[in-house]
Amino acid sequence: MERSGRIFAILLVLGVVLQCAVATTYVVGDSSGWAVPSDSSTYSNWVSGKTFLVGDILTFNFTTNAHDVLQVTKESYEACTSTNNIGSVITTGPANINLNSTGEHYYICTVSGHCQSGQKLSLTVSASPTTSPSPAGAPTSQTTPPPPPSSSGSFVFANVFVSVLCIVMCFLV
Ligand SMILES: *[C@@H]1O[C@H](CO)[C@@H](O)[C@H](O)[C@H]1NC(C)=O
Ligand SMILES: *[C@@H]1O[C@H](CO)[C@@H](O)[C@H](O)[C@H]1NC(C)=O
Ligand SMILES: [Cu+2]
Repeated sequence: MERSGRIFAILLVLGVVLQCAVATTYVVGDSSGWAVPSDSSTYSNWVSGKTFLVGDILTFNFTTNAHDVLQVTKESYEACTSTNNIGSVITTGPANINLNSTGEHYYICTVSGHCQSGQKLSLTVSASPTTSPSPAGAPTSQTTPPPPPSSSGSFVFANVFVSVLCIVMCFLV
């Protein structure tokens, strides 16, 4: 009982640590930041090979007034227009954007000509493997309170046992 309680606690701590370790912050374009790229495939190259999960953070590193960031639909991304925008333009850099939903995400810079020159980013956000253990983690934390009573219960039992043993010993002596 006490041992399973400890194992529960250890698993819970491990789960929390694992969940923290899973959230990754990506600097878009790495050292080149969020700018008009010299090569129009710069950002698609940057995306390739990376796995983005819900909870990850994108840092668009740009100088305020030089560039901006706007999440748009696939159509607007391809046409480089800001008509079908999702949310509002982020004009202050660097900008951190939380990837808090799964699916395709499209971002452009709305400064004239920049998107056409390749300052656009599309990526796919996958469900975080820890988002499903997380709801299961809630019942786990609910089943964790019982172990303390049961372990303190076994502690009480041990005390009673020792007391009974003492009484028996007293009778024997
Ligand atoms: C953002 O860009 C500036 C200038 O290039 C650089 O000094 C800084 O380290 C970058 N920040 C991040 C988070 O990469
Ligand atoms: C998701 O992220 C966006 C942009 O960062 C934010 O505005 C929105 O409130 C977030 N939604 C949730 C449910 O956290
Ligand atoms: Cu720009």
